[in-house]
Amino acid sequence: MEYPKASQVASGLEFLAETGSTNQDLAALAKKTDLPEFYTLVTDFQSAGRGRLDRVWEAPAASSVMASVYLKPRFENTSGIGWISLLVAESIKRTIQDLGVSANIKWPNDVLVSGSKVSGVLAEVSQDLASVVVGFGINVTQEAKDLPVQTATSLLLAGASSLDRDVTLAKTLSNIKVLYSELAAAKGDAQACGLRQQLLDSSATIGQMVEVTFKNQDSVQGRAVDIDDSGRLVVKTDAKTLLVSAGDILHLRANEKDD
Ligand code: BT5
Repeated sequence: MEYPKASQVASGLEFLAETGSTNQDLAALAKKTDLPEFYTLVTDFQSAGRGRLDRVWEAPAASSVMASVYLKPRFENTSGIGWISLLVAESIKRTIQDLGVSANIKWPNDVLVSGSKVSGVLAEVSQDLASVVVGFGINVTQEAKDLPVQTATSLLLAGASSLDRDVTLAKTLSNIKVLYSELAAAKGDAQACGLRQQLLDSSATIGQMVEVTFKNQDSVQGRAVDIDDSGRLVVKTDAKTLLVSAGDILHLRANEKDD
């Protein structure tokens, strides 16, 4: 598949008909080559698409946008790096809204349409903390039978005004560029550039009762009340206030935000 529009926005775009994982490929490429920021890999099919916490991302060939973007944040305020996954989720949310479908964000990396996941983001920071590979999958033309889990949806099922994957990727890359340059101009301070407020406004999680499950499988229930200046979810339990930087979030009751 050709990506002429997205190629105009990326600083170098490589299309792979099929691969294991674009995040893995881009990280490997970055070790061998001095890549420019916004260098992008995109594929029609992944045989080992990665999610967070060792989970997988699955999509039939040519049904979705699956891409990874290279960033080299030089933020004075290093907490800015913690915002990249949220920044990309916000960029995808804007793309989807631009296609006539309202969307919101489940902390930290899911873009939802009517409570169903249309997109997921995986930001992986290099060991030396000097670069970030941020990958995302956006379901585009899947019918319900093509989706791997019941909680998923696609732009087709959501009634989006375009199902052109090049347009979807081009808009998303443009949105990432705008938000990333604003964050860079604010030296990585997500509060100062308005990104934190944007995410609070877009959040499907803030205000909800949630169950947080940590890597060691411990879990705790509480109310998600805020996103702090490092992008962490602030969860209030009866006993204490937790700052969650990595964990799986289950919304315990839908539509509780306005309680
Ligand atoms: C994510 O992880 O949502 C991050 C997904 C990132 C995928 C992109 S594709 C391009 C780039 N290269 C990669 O190798 N990865 C990135 P997480 O929050 O852990 O969600 C994973 C869970 O979402 C799975 O366990 C399933 O329950 C569900 N899932 C898998 N495929 C899905 C799909 N196509 N649509 C919606 N949900 C899906």
